[in-house]
Amino acid sequence: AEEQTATGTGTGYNVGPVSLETTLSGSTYQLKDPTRGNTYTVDMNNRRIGAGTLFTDADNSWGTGALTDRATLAVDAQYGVSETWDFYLSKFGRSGIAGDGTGSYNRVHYGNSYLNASWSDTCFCMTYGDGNGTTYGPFVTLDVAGHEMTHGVTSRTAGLTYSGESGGLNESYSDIMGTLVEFYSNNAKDTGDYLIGEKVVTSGTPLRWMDDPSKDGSSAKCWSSTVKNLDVHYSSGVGNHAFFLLAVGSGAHTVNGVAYNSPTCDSSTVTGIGNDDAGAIFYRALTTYMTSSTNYSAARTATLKAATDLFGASSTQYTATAAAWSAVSVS
Ligand code: ASN
Ligand code: ZN
Ligand code: CA
Repeated sequence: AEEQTATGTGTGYNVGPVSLETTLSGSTYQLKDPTRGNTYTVDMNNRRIGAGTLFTDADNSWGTGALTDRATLAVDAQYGVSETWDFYLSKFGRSGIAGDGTGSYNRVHYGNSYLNASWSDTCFCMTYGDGNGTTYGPFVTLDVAGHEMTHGVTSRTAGLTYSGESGGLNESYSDIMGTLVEFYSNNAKDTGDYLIGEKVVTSGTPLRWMDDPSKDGSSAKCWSSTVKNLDVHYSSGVGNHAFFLLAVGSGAHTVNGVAYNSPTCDSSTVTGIGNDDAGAIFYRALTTYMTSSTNYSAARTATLKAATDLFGASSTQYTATAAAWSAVSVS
């Protein structure tokens, strides 16, 4: 059938009403975005195997916001890609996860009561669980979408090995960029915060806190020689904490109505430089200076080189980058 780009509307569970670029194929609309590398979304029909079924619709109006409509979570997933794509393009000039304009795809309604989301380099695709209907809601949120797709970006750039300190850095980059996607999107139902997964857990308790990662009871807020032995989702705390200090600063701050209190490991005071400059420094470090074996000490060096490139070695941004790493005990 002849295919053309169309603009539809959708209502997601977490993002509410949004606009979506779709494909009109013959007389049927497909949840496939020709303006973002033909990224599309399939329904896994609560199975863990098979290709799933491409979401299609007769009138280009997708989902109702209710979970009883299977397309509702497809809206959240498709919009999550849109926002992540647009974030990387507008902030860093990166076209898609691989940087070459290639789209990915989303698999929603994966398995039964599946409590996770993931990126796969093999299928170049995202997988989202529905949650369990009680303590965990669907894992299809803006910060999780940005987190998972950033695993794809990291894989195509520095290639940080997913264990030890490089694994913690890999996880931290996903939390940082996922958070910046949430801020970029400025969604009325999911405004930017420095919390990870706050829309996933139905109690509203985040999975992770960037201002003080130790608030989850497991994550490291300061570097030590044993950080490398932690699960990567806990050793990520060092990088998340450094990024928060660089973007926002130490001590008490309220952003978008959320109160934070970020300690330093050396009793220093750090003054933040904002999300845009901090994000630019971290992105340039990831894509220009980091390698598969970069550890926290090398991450400090990489971000300082990036800060020099972007702002100069005498800039407040350079000084703040050094101060943020020192404040999490990374020298
Ligand atoms: N959702 C998890 C993550 O992205 C999946 C994993 O353990 N890799 O970190
Ligand atoms: Zn991850
Ligand atoms: Ca968040």
